[in-house]
Amino acid sequence: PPITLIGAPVDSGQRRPGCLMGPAAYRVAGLARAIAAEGHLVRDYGDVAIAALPLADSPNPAVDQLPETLAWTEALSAAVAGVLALGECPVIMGGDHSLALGSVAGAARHAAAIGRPLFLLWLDAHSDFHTPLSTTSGNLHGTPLAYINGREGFDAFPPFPAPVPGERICMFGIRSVDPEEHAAMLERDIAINDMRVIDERGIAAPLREFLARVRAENGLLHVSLDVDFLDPAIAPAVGTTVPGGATFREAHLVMELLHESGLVSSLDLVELNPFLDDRGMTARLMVDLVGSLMGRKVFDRPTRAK
Ligand code: DIR
Ligand code: MN
Ligand code: MN
Ligand code: MN
Repeated sequence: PPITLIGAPVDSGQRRPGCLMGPAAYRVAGLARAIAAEGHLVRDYGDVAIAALPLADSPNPAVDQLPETLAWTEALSAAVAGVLALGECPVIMGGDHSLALGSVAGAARHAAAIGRPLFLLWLDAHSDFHTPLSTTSGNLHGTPLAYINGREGFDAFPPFPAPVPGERICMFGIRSVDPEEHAAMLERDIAINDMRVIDERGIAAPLREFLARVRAENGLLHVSLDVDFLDPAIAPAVGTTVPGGATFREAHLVMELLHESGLVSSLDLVELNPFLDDRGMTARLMVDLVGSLMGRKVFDRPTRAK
């Protein structure tokens, strides 16, 4: 299907400014060119904007920038559902991870409309399973998976359309989980591939298992790629680096397996903070990873004749 880039300059899900420059950095780093190079039709929808902020009743005074996040949730849900309804594959250029409150709501709305189950692949150092009640940081970028899973505590938000049960959620790269998130995750059947699992089993086997389930159920697959999934040595441009992340090779392998599966129906690129980057290396790596997802072969290019 055609690929549609959606700019989501969201900066309200955490307190370090800079993620709003993400869409511009992806354009400068050549995201559209990298996708077109693999033979896809690609168009840039431009940046989504929010207008007036809604009145929001915060159940927890610690929560930061709730009205902004509510407005982004509504706007991005509509944009993503609209692009999917056209039969196109949205690639959301973030923006911090709170944008997934909206992008995945849009994907879920579309999946429900066509009667197919939505699956979720979460590539992140963090589990993002807090609710607005449980968060201790008050940063709503730590909450999207809980919203998507239908946890309580999101009364200020529109009810999530067709919440995604734990059995349809798969996490990779996890290495920073707060105690309340941990307790809530253990009550559900989420595939939690933390770094220990990746060290022991490699990244391909657990991913293949998940993709086989998506295929068996004729599911749609939304992929949410947080920059901090990657090791900070190769991806410094993120406000929440955690040591011990995915390597260059593991990350490309994930993307190549996703390409081969043909299952990905929507994609978030989140948490890039270009202000923290080192001569664009993180933006370029993210663009290269999308290239692999779109069909580029990094490790087994045919050797040139002679
Ligand atoms: C952290 C999440 N557990 C918090 N941090 C994230 O603030 O609640 N960073 N998601 O990317
Ligand atoms: Mn901010
Ligand atoms: Mn995240
Ligand atoms: Mn993260």
